[in-house]
Amino acid sequence: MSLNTERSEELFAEAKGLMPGGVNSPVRAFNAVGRTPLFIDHASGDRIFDVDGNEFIDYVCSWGPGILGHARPEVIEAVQKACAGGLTFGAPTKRESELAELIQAGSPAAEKIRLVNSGTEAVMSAVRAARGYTGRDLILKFVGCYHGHSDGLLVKAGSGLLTNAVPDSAGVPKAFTDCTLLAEYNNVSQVEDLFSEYGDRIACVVVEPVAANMGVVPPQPGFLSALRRITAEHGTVLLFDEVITGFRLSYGGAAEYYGVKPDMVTYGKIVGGGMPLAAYCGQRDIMDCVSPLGPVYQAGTLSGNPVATAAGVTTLQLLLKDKDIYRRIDEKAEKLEKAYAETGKVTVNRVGSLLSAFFTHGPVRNFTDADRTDKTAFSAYFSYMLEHSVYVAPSQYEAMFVSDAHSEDDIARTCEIIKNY
Ligand code: HOZ
Repeated sequence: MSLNTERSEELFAEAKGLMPGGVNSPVRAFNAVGRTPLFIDHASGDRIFDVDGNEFIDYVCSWGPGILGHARPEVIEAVQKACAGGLTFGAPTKRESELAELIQAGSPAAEKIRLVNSGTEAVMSAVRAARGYTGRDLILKFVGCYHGHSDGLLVKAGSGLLTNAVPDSAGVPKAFTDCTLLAEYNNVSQVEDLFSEYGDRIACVVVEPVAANMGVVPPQPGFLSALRRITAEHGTVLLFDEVITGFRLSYGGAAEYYGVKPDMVTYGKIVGGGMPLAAYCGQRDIMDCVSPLGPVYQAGTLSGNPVATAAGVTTLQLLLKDKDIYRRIDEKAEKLEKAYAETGKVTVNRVGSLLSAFFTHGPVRNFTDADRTDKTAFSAYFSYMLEHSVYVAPSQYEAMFVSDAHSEDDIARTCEIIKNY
């Protein structure tokens, strides 16, 4: 079988002359799998359609936002209505407060909320607020966790840096990353050691409560609660980066799923319902450090944009109204997990509707384990899936997302394709 990608190839050739690598975000260039990226024409429900007329069952779901599937009618209608009323005002609207209340409904840590435009912006701003609040400079992050592309967080980060084998980004002055301490994911004793040396200088610990940018790596039992205990002992802010897990593992994200309350939390992806919107949130006393109330500066013309908030509000309302969605998507993901396990070729990690099939045989508990995977085998598997009309992320280090729009038939079909691999 060979997919016709002629039109995608033409468009990619043109795009390469216009944009670095022909794309606006590295992983989608398909570099890691040695293929031409598919240029997408449109998407609907659990299907995505490329410019050559190929149709795929989509498990990328725009890297997470698509929990309800593509082009969910209620969301589209809300966006169209908002568009008709004007695209941007750069002034407050009632809908921003509606979205903030919907965020609060899922997160006891979100006593106050600031809306921004991307996950990168949310985590960068949250770290600044944590530093302003504590008066400390150091932060601690985990190897293989990705928190967006702001300077201080591009240290041993996941996602596209791993996919494209970029260990750390060029263009980041060493002085900026000198303030970033590193520990291995799931390694409490390394965190304890760093705190015994630097404890009173660490402003925040930032963590993906489920790592999802080195493939999906769950927190080991006790890891998140240990971070909670250690940070509380040292007056350090615990920041959960829930850009991927927020509103996905449960309405209250990983914090609710694991029963650990952080001091701050960041959201992206689902919170914007498919539009560029993200949020950073936290305890009142931390967030009150943010301008114009406090001295920590952060601003944005398109922050709280009326079209983006319309998509976010409608998406969160739909999730809140039908929390059974989480049972449904988890069950579908479990079927995929079992199909992968049956092949005997991979290690499968799954948390709720997030999963990864790693081409390795040992457990994957941290970046060292994730990095041991067979990338050549992954590329072959990726091509096989694509040739069988299943679109998964073109990188071993990205998650597979299941949405409420995935039909039982499509899940069963995907399971068969996996089992026949
Ligand atoms: N870095 C994101 C995935 N974890 C976005 C990838 C993309 O949109 O290309």
